[in-house]
Amino acid sequence: MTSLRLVMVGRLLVVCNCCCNTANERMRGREHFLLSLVMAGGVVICWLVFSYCASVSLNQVHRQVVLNHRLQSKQAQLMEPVRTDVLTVTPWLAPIVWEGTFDPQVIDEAFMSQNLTIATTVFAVGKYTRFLQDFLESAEKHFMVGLDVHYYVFTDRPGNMPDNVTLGVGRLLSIVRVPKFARWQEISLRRMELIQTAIKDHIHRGANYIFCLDVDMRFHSRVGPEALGRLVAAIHPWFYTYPRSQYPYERRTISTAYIPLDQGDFYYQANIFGGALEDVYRLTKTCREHLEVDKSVGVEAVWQEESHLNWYLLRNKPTKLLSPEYVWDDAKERDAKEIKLVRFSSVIKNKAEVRENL
Ligand SMILES: [Mn+2]
Repeated sequence: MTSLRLVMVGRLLVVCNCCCNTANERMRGREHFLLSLVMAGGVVICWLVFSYCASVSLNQVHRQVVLNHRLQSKQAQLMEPVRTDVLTVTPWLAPIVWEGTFDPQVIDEAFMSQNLTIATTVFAVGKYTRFLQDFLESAEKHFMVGLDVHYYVFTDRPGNMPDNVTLGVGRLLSIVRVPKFARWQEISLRRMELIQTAIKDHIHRGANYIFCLDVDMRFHSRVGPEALGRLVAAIHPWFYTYPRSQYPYERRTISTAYIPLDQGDFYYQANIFGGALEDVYRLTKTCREHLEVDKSVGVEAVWQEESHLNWYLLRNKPTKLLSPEYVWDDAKERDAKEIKLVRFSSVIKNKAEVRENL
């Protein structure tokens, strides 16, 4: 800006002193010098901007599926859909992952060589620490096996951590201390903020993807890299047959999580969501801000963070959806014929006993 202004002043001077040749030449020399300075500055700025953009877009590019040529996989038949009883792709062309829609061997082959680290957050606050042992033991058997997993356990009771869980090779656990909350709803309300802060402060340096999981859950079967994507959410096991007008979205217009009766794709359960770090960061940041706006007017959305998650995912469509196989509920019968395999489910708990309040 300053250099440009100098050039303009130089030009004016050139016009005024056109009678004097040596002064004119000196002035022109100075003008050229300033002009080259401006151009050099421009080139440097362009180079800096370009290299920054290039590094950002390279980070954001997700690798293609590259397979070992020796892998013999079953040929896909275009005229023979693998599942005809359920929706396997959304209207915005995101896959919905069901048993039978993918070949675990092909998926593993494609992801194992990429040296991926999956950050996994789990909140074990108050008496919920009792769920950690089963959660971790079952995760070690079924969750992202063969990939590096870094668990971040958010707890107010670091002394209550199970000490007899053996983690596999490439698997780490860190404890993040959080304050004790008076109400269980408070844990749910603060979770987005705590995850957002953790991504910003340390997770972003050491992971490619992040999954945010509930602790009162258990893995029963494979939850592997087929679940990875930029923005991933799971369809709630209790509402997938309901019309959207009956989803338990927030229906009061005073809340920022408000969704009208004639809108909505699916009802997602907050027990498992994840994706690439920058996408989950954006999600947690927006939900946190909305939770704070609601709080400032004394409103608490009907299902706390889950209501805000659903609002966010209506406007920012997930790139991959997990079928209810990935977020089942032990309190629900397993007789639904579309559920071929329960992979991860909420355990039955005595809510009156584990929660600080009802
Ligand atoms: Mn839960």
